Amino acid sequence: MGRPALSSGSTVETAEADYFQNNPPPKEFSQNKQLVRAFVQRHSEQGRRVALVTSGGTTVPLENQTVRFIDNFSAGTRGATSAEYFLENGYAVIFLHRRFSLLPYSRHYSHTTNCFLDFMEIDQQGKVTVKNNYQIGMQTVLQKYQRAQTEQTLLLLPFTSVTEYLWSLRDTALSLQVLGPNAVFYLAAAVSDFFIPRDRMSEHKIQSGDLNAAGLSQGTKLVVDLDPVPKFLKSLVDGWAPNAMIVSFKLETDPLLLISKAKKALERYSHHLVIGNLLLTRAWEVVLVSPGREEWVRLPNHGPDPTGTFAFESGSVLEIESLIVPKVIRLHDVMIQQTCN
Ligand code: 9Z3
Repeated sequence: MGRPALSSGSTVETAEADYFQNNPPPKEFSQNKQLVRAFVQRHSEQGRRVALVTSGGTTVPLENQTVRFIDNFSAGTRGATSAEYFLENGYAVIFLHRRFSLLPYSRHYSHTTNCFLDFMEIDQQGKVTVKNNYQIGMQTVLQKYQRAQTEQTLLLLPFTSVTEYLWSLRDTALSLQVLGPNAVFYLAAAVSDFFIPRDRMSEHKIQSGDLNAAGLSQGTKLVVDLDPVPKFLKSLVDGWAPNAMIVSFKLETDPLLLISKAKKALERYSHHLVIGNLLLTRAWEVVLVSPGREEWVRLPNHGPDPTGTFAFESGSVLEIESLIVPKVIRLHDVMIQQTCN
């Protein structure tokens, strides 16, 4: 049984319709739509579950030909790492990510303290090879990456602005409806709450002498006037993906607010799970809040390593996503069973 559809004429529905009417889709929208349709159809025929993993921060452009923008914090670690664990557990993954943020598999070698060239050397025959101490690690990552390539289980969809993100989220959700409860939405992207509507946005770079362009001028100050982004989670849960499992993330900085804000989101949107995390500890602890239940998930021997990983003596690395994703999958199993009975 799915959730009831949005009643027509609701304020959420109106705000959503206005938003999409006034903020045009990204250039690659139709092309991406085809890719998503084909991907979903293939995996639906193969009986595979699909996870839509969102990752990275959305921007809010101040100009249509964008030079300046407001950004949302997120490197894409949570999303890219989680995507790998979904893939390892047999899911196909649509990875809706901020352009140039971390990607599954390549993340091990891209934004690290080493430049990727530091992993290589030139041997005596003049051939470029991987240095000995990186061979095993790279072989493991490469095998997993190649498997995802061969089985075509990973689809990469980039976004930059919050509007691009919302167009892609809505369209992908509509495409995933054919999977019913076999789709899971894992919303790790850090999404802007405020934006400048298209009709108030300057076409060209704002000049310091023309500060009316993005807001109100107050002397030489630029005062930016932002509107709230419609509550897309409400639209997703009730309208775009009424039968799928929906997992949202709640990011806070004040530990005293985390659980109450996560519970509030769960009550407000009536979805399945909110994963709460604090900016400073997100790499080693999160709290899973579902109806009537809170569960802290922590890495053993956690420490303040800003890269989000914790190295053990063996050289292996434990990532908190390897603990989170199996728990999400277990909840997904239960949800599917309940739907089918
Ligand atoms: C998260 O809370 C993610 O876990 C992080 C991941 C952004 C903290 P990194 O990419 O960081 O590993 O560096 N994402 C959700 C953030 C968000 O915008 N949540 C909204 C909110 O908190 C609800 S959709 O209100």
